[in-house]
Amino acid sequence: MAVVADALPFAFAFPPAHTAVMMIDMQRDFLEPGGFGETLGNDVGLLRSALPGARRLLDLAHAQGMTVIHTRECHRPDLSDCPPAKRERGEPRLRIGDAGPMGRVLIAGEPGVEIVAELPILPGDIVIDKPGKGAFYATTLGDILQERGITHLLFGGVTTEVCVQTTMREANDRGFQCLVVEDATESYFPAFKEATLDMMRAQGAIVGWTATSAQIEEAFR
Ligand code: TIU
Repeated sequence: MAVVADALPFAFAFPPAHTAVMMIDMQRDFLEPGGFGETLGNDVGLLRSALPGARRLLDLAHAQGMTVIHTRECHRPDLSDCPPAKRERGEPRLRIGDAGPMGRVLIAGEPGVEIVAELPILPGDIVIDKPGKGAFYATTLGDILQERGITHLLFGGVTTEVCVQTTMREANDRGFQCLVVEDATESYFPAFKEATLDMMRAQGAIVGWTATSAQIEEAFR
């Protein structure tokens, strides 16, 4: 049975039993000082405005029994899954794998990779570590979604135009119906967030839909 949310550019119908919430990279490395986001020169405090909406989306998904998937961008300790092109990019203060205040930057198992304490991970939630910006690349995400019969994805997480957008585009090409929850995602560049949401829903939802967490809640009333 599908429920219908008010959304842009038009209503989004989704069957909760076949819908997964994809919470992208809400890890300390991007939201807290001393991690990867800050080493790139960003004001990480900007991302915190997505936390209440992300919490609301997770609470709804847990209450409704929807599949919940958290992703984390990180690499193996030996960096064998980190292309030199990624590690050598730009002039960050710390590179991937360097030791920082939250452990080695963007390395699996280090404190910086933990999901922020404000967001709940419940038993039954799935956590996927991913080496790329997109969550399908070099992970078992596609298999997991297929096994569960998932057809629709609701996205939150950070950052809107990097890992959320990349994953949503990967998902759209794989045939999933995708919606980004506007107040559950944020960028270090507010204009990039707005542009990303605009470009996704333009041309008749060319890549997907957007809605607020309140609109998704309302679909169940
Ligand atoms: N730098 C930036 O905006 N994002 C990333 O590097 N990764 C994610 O978006 N998760």
